[in-house]
Amino acid sequence: MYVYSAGTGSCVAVENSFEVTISPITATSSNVDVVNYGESTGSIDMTIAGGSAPYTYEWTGPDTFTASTEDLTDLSAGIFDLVITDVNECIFNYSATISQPDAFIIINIKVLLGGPYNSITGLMNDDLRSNGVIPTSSPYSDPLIVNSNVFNSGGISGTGLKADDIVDWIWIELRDPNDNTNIIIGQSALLQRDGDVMSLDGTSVLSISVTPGDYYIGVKHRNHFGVLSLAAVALTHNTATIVDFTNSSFATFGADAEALRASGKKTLWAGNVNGDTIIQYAGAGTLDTSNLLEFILNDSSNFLNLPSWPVNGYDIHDVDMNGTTQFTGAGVLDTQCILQNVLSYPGNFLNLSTWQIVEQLPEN
Ligand SMILES: [Ca+2]
Ligand SMILES: [Ca+2]
Ligand SMILES: [Ca+2]
Ligand SMILES: [Ca+2]
Repeated sequence: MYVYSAGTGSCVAVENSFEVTISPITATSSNVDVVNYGESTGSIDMTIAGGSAPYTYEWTGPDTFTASTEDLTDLSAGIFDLVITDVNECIFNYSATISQPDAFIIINIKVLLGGPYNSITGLMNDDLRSNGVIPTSSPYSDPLIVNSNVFNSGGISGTGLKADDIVDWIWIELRDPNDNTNIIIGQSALLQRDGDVMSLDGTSVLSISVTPGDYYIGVKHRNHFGVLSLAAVALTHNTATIVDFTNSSFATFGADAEALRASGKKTLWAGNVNGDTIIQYAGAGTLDTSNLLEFILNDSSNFLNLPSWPVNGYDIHDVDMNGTTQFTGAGVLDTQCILQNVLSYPGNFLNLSTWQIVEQLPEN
C-alpha cells in the first residue's frame, strides 16, 4: 500500500491511496524426451506468464548449446537452463531435463572355438544344438534366458543359414581402456557356427548396455581359454565395430593367445575343463585329463567305474563339444583333443605331452 499526499507545507491535502501489484514471471514447460538413445528428438515447449512482455530467452545446454527462442526442438539429452528477462528487466531462471533411454553399443565380434572347429568346412560343429542339449539359460553369471527355438536349425525363423546355427553360449567382456584388468561389463551372447557372436535371438547384432567409447574386448568360453584384444577398440551405438578374433593378424594380449589352424584362422585354445588358467594333459600339476577322468568315474550311471564310459549331454568336460564326454576307449576322445592342443602349441618344440598352455589374460 502506497499513500501519497498532494499537500505542501503544513496543509494536509486530500490523501489518495493505491496498490501496486508486481506480477512475477512464472514459467512451466511441456517436455518430450529423446525416444532412442543418442538421437536428437527431444523438445521443450515453454509457457510463460506474469512479468511484462516481450520476454527475451537465453538458453544454455550440453555441448555448448545456446538458443534464444522460447521453445526448443531437435534436442539431445541433457539439462537445459533458461534465463527469461521481461521488458522491465525482471529475470526468471528455469531448468528442464531431457532424458533418453540407457546408453548402448553394438559390436560385431567373430570368434571360433578350437574344440568344435572343423578346418575343412571352416565352421564349428553344432552337435550340442542338434542334440538338443544347449540350456536355454546361460551357463555364465548373468544368467540370461533364450527361447528354445533359437536353437532350431535355421534359428527362430527356421529359414536361417546352416552357418548361422548356434554352437553354444559365449561370454563377452568390455574392459576399461585405462586398465585392461578392469571389467566394465560382461554379458552372455550366442555363437554361430561361422563365428559370429549375436544377441539372444541368435541373429541380431550384439548390443551391450554401456556408454559408447573405447574398450578392450574380451571373449571367454566355459571350456576354452579366454582372449583379449591387445588394443582398446572404439565402440558406438550406430555402427557395429568388427572385432575379428579369427583373423590371424588381429592382435591379442600376450603370446599365442589362440591356436593358428590349418585354414589360416585362429581359434580359442580348447580343453580347460577344470576352470583354471592352464591346459595340461600329463605330468605334474593339476591336469585337465585327471579332472575329466574323475568326472567319468563319478558319473552316476557308470556302475563299474569304467574309464571308457561315455557320458552324454552338455558338460564342461566335453572338449570337442560333440555331445559326449569320453576319456578313453573307442570313439572320439576328449583327452585326445587336449593332447593335440598341447602338442601343437607353438612353444612346445619338443612335443612334450606335459607342456602347460597358459591362458593369455592380464589378470593371470
Ligand atoms: Ca511455447
Ligand atoms: Ca553368421
Ligand atoms: Ca586346466
Ligand atoms: Ca566330446
